[in-house]
Amino acid sequence: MGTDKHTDLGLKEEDLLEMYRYMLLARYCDERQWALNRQGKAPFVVPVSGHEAAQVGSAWAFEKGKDVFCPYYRDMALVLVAGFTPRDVFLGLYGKAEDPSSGGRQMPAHWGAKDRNIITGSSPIATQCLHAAGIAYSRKIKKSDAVVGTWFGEGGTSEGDWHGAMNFAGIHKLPLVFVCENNQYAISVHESKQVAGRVYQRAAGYGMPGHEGDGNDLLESYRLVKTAVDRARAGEGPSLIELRTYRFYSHTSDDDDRTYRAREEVEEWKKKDPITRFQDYLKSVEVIDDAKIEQMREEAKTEADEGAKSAEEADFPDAATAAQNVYGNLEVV
Ligand SMILES: Cc1ncc(C[n+]2csc(CCOP(=O)(O)OP(=O)(O)O)c2C)c(N)n1
Ligand SMILES: [Mg+2]
Repeated sequence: MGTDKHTDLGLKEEDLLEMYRYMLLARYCDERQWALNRQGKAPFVVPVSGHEAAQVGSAWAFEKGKDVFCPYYRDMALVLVAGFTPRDVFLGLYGKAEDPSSGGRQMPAHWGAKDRNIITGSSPIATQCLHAAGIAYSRKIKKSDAVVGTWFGEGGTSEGDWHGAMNFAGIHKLPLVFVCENNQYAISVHESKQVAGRVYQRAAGYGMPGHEGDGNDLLESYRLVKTAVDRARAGEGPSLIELRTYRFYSHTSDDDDRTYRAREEVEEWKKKDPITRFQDYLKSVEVIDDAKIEQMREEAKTEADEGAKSAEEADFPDAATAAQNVYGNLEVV
């Protein structure tokens, strides 16, 4: 009673500083990859900026090494928490041999790493939700206490795959948490043309609880998803959590959001920057001061830059291996 918000949530100062560090790391990696794209060095970028609190907060609710992550393309901050390094991020961006996701076979931002329980996704949106449902079903059959998380945008909730995954999870009471990062746009399509009613309310139709919260508030994102993870681990079944947020850049480096978003709207949301908000919280509870902020920002920026540099210098895959893990045995076909 009367304690700080994070103490009530069972978070220690070390947790807060680590969460802040991951948000900074994602932001600086994002700024770097966007610049590399504009310099003609990186083919395709999916920006994360604006989503850092929703992703770091939700990822923090899971147990690394045990739980399973089924992310979507925008989840760079999430996979950093789940075990990617900045170098891994840029290895994928450049399509280098050591790219953990696919050794340069997949498009950038199709995150995957078997040793970190991150399941690589397909490009059709919401397919990862079906993968997650299948994995959660297997965990249930094996009586494992692992929980599966899957992330997607509000646009993804229009897909049949999403509804199929929700229905299957509800029927079988799967240990699965659905996290919607609702940034109000599916490329150029506004939420009002995408979702009749509210995303979180769809949970009721599939026999599971649905909750919404401020996805630009790190502690709120953590709280909602942690409650859902605890529930799933206790055998009480799936949940749907909708985290409302906003992306600062265009949908991808191939999109120009000026054709469908007013600059004033983007500027308004930048004032709600999730990193600044968490920084303000940390200052208010005296976990950091301006000098520490400066130091942590400098360190995160250096780490992002060094990851990019090291990945740029790494080798491309050997051309002779191009079909490996892409096609079966061509001689048999
Ligand atoms: C089945 C399918 N339809 C269309 C696309 C093209 N597409 C890629 S991302 C995207 C928008 C998805 O928006 P949302 O789910 O809200 O996620 P956000 O990108 O906003 O984070 C679309 C339509 C696709 N990849 N797969
Ligand atoms: Mg969206």
